[in-house]
Amino acid sequence: MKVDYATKIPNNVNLAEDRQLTRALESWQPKYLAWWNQLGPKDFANNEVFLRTAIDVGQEGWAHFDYVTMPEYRWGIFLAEPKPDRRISFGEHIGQPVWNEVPGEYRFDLRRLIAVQGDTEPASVEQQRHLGKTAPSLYDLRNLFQVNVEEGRHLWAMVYLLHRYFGKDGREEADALLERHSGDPDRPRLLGAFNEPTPDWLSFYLFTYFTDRDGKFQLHALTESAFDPLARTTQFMLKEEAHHMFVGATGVARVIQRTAELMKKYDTDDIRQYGGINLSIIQKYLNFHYSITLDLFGGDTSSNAANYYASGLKGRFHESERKDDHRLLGSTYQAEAIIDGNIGTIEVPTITALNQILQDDFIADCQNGVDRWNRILSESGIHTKLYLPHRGFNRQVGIFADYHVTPDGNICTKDEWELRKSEWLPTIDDRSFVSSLMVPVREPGKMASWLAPPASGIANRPIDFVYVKL
Ligand code: BYC
Ligand code: FE
Ligand code: FE
Repeated sequence: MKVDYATKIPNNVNLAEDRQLTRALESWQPKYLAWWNQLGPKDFANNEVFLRTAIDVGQEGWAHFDYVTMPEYRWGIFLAEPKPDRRISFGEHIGQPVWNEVPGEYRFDLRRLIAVQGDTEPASVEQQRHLGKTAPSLYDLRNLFQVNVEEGRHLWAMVYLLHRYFGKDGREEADALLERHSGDPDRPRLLGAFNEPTPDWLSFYLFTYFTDRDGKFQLHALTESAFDPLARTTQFMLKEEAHHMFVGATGVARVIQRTAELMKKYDTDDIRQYGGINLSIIQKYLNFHYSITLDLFGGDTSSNAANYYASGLKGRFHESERKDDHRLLGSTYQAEAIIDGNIGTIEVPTITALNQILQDDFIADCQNGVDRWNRILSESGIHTKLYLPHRGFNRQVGIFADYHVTPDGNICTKDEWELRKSEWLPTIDDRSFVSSLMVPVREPGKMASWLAPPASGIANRPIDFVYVKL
């Protein structure tokens, strides 16, 4: 599995031996760069950024850190090492050898899953493309760009699969990934949350905390796939993904830390005049990002999800470690449902509830971060707590989409929702206040007023290291 760095497209998939595929990818590459230069962080195209580049897929030393300008980043194709004699671990083909080509009957579904996954990656780069102008520190600016180049690489990971395994259809699909754009009224991105703007850094941290975490769970489900190239490529993507969620978890923690300091210092909850963000505003931003991310799991019961599972295309989180028959034929699950106008549960076949089950795992993971944030507050002697709103709150997809649900999980009328939604979701005033704090800080080691410094720098460099040369 040697990584070939001599070629135009670094890879560990022996591209050099497949002339036709190389030509196809090399003709996609300029379109990708044109997209990056137009809809990526183009104002910083000439700046050197201290970035991590993947150079190996092994456990140790897989990444190399150095200054590089972003358009020169070596976006490559890296699949995790194949597991010898890997077998399908769930669904109707359980126990059979995994596939190294796409079975005809699953071609359509696999292409769709790969296209949806691929669509989110450039979408997030588009959503974040203005944030460089208002970065709260050089450290944060670098982290933004690290996330951006790696989301670009995740797009490459999906485009490789489309080109290598799906012929002409796949090449068209790969082109379409650069033609849909976040928020474009005519050709939007496929999933809701990826058409929302990410206008400020509080949104960015919550996006990387919640929405990149949907990425974690979806990618984990795809690492279980019977289609081995998809399993191996998503496995490697997860390595990069950990940093994105770190940026979110620590970013929100640093905002809270600063908020707590200002609350103590001035003995008030309303710290806006001191350049901090009130906890109530943070909670509203949290409510927004969490709820739109829950929509990304799809319908609560879904025949698509059941089919993906039965066919072996997409498993559960940690499928192989679960102690059941991995077919789920007779199994049932208590799914969330609305019964006589109240939220309750009904028994459904487990295999139809897989989106909700993945969402359950996601929610539990989200709660860990909220608990850590609350520890920062309690250690500062502040009794207010942040919380995850009820899963039915502010939903556009799934069983709750037709109802208005309060953060504490009560169904309310449309009138009550309209009356109270300014308590629960960011208002125009909240957003313009947060936006007023977004002034760039470019002196090494300095932080914006509303944000505490990180605990340490990147790759053993100090916090005041020049992470981006401006
Ligand atoms: N918005 O059976 P249903 C990441 C559509 S994030 C709009 O309920 P299914 C990242 C759905 O497509 C991870 N439409 O759902 C994070 C279907 O349409 P069709 C991304 C939606 O298919 C941060 C219909 O509604 N990866 O990597 O079981 C930065 C009924 O669908 C939405 C994946 O999602 C929505 N929110 O599940 C960068 C993994 N939800 O077919 C990157 C691959 C559903 O009727 N995707 N629809 O036209 C999947 O596994 C599935 O497609 C979904 C949907 C889980 C998304
Ligand atoms: Fe990604
Ligand atoms: Fe990510």
